[in-house]
Amino acid sequence: MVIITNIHAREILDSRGNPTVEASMECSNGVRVVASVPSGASTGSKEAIELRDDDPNRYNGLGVLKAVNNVNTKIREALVGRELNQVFVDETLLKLDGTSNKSYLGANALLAVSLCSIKALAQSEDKQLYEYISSGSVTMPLMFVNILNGGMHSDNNLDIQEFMIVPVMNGIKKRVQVASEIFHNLKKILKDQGLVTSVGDEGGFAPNLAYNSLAIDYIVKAIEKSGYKPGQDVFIALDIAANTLYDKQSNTYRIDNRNLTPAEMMEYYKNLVNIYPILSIEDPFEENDLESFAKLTQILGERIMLVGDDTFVTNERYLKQGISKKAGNSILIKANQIGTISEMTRTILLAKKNNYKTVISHRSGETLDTFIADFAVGLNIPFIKTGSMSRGERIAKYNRLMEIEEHLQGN
Ligand code: 2PG
Ligand code: MG
Repeated sequence: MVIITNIHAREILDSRGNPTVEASMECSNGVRVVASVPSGASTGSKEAIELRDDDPNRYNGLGVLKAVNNVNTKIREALVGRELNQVFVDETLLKLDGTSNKSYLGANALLAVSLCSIKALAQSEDKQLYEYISSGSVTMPLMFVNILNGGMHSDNNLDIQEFMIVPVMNGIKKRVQVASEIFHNLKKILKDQGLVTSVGDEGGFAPNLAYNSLAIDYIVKAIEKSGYKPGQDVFIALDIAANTLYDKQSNTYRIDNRNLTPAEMMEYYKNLVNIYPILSIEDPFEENDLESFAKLTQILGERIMLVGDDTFVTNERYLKQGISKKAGNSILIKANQIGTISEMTRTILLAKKNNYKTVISHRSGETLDTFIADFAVGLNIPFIKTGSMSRGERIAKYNRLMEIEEHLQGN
């Protein structure tokens, strides 16, 4: 039996330079692991609570010393000396927290420890993380590569948050190569137009453009310039992050300097899907409008993926509501939206059982922890969304996927 001998958390910085939680765990068999927690900017209101200090004298109130302290006191006391067992660890975390939204200890405190636990279990069996969590055959995920950023992830004028490419050729190495080529050709195209090529939070370019779909035009050009066929070799995925466009009072969405009703948004999406090789649209309506989401699913659900992120927040409870209303056909999976690995896994299973496609995702504030790459492969999640072909914290996940692919091939 492996015993947890030490747990220690510390405050580190994420890719935006804001504090986040890192924890380490030591075990009786000599295993030592480290895990760190990402952080979102365009968050759903029903996400588990990311505990912050709200102390204006440190990091503009964004310090996480309270969450760190919760790990180093209450959580440490409850788990050190106990058996390393994922169900036990996660149940203990949930019991200690005792709230429905993890507001007492903080989902950031819980996830750091829950992640440490699964990593320590893998290492205890001398397995890689993806191997440990896998229950048999594995497939490498398709990648949603966010090469043009808008919304809350940049300071440009684009309303849509993420413009992603999805290379569908065989093998992660080839997909990464293709995505990188398109990324660099997009840079040349934007530069030729006199547009800025600095990048947003997730490493995609962030130019000011006259209207949103012009971004897709440039991306399609970049795909062609790279020698690939849009709609055959490479598809387009969008994250509208519609919460951020929504005006509650008028029940409209601000896009391209117009205020569109939900019905007009549906027309907008229908047009986009008719014109461009779109594979997936995420959060097309604000998080509570399951009716519009269901209507859109009726109209487009046979043709494309309709993904709930802020709508379902990786939470069984909200996914169940979506399933019962036939809202969407896919779900985004973010561990820190729910707080523990056991809960995240249950949500994935619920989705799979109900034929909802799963997309595991990074956050816009990331660390160098590559756990989502291992979860994508190990849990047979068919899609991964992990940013652009630039910025170390994004590239780390792609590099890890390539490493896993090699390992699977016996290297
Ligand atoms: C999203 C994510 C990740 P954030 O909306 O899907 O791309 O952004 O982490 O800011 O919520
Ligand atoms: Mg999203």
